[in-house]
Amino acid sequence: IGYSQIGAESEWRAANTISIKETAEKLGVELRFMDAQQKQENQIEAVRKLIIQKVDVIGLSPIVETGWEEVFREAKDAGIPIILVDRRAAVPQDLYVSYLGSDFLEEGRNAARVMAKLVEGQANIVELVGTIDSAPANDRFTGFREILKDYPGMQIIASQSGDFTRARGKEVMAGFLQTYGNTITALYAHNDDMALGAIQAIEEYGLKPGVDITIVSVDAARGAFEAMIAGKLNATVECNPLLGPQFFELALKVVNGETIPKWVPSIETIFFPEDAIEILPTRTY
Ligand code: GYE
Repeated sequence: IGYSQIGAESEWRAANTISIKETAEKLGVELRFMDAQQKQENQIEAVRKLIIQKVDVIGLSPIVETGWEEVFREAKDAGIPIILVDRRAAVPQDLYVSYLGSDFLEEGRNAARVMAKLVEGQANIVELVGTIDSAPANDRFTGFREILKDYPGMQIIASQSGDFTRARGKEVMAGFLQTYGNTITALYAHNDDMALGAIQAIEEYGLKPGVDITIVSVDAARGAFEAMIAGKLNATVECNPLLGPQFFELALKVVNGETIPKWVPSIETIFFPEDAIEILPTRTY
């Protein structure tokens, strides 16, 4: 099995990589794992290499949605099925066998629903967007706004990409604070890492994260639970990275000629500070 991973931008990604590698080892599958170090061109090259190596199935987590059609056609022409893992690509449906991953639109909606409750419908929100043109950033952006339409007291006053990393999250939040200062009452971060970076920026600015600024993020990684226990994060919407077992199960079915669903969604929930102490020890990422 060949696998093209995005890189190592977040806690989520680290857990996802471990899940893929550990499951392969457990199953005794020969895995060709390629790390693209956050570059689409590296992922395209990886897929081409895997085609030449004649792997049975290619797993791919596409960094962005667009720009895949040509290389997907090459795989199809070579008779190698592609399973999209974690992120979707904007290609015709006949170019991949299945998408295994989350409903990012629903995650965005859930973030807005939770935020609306926490701020009682009144907020000046700043938004840390994920990697530009990535499926989770696009859908978490859109889903959030869908729900916000019903809350006229909640406005997004600034929105910028923090590329899903802690360092960029901190930098962009510092910029928001410089421009908007304490008119900011809420932060929506497309992942926990950016929220954790932003928490540092808020503290350095002299405000209390989780108190002066209500913060909701996505992923539910360990760092988020620690921040919730410290009172600095108000909620995290779960996005499950432990996709290894489901991925290899799907890959095996494909190799055996079985038909599989076009979308295999992961099951997810939302976590709050009141439950964080109890739940943290059970989190594996
Ligand atoms: O939310 C973020 C990661 O594609 C769902 O990518 C994934 C996202 C995840 O960098 O932390």
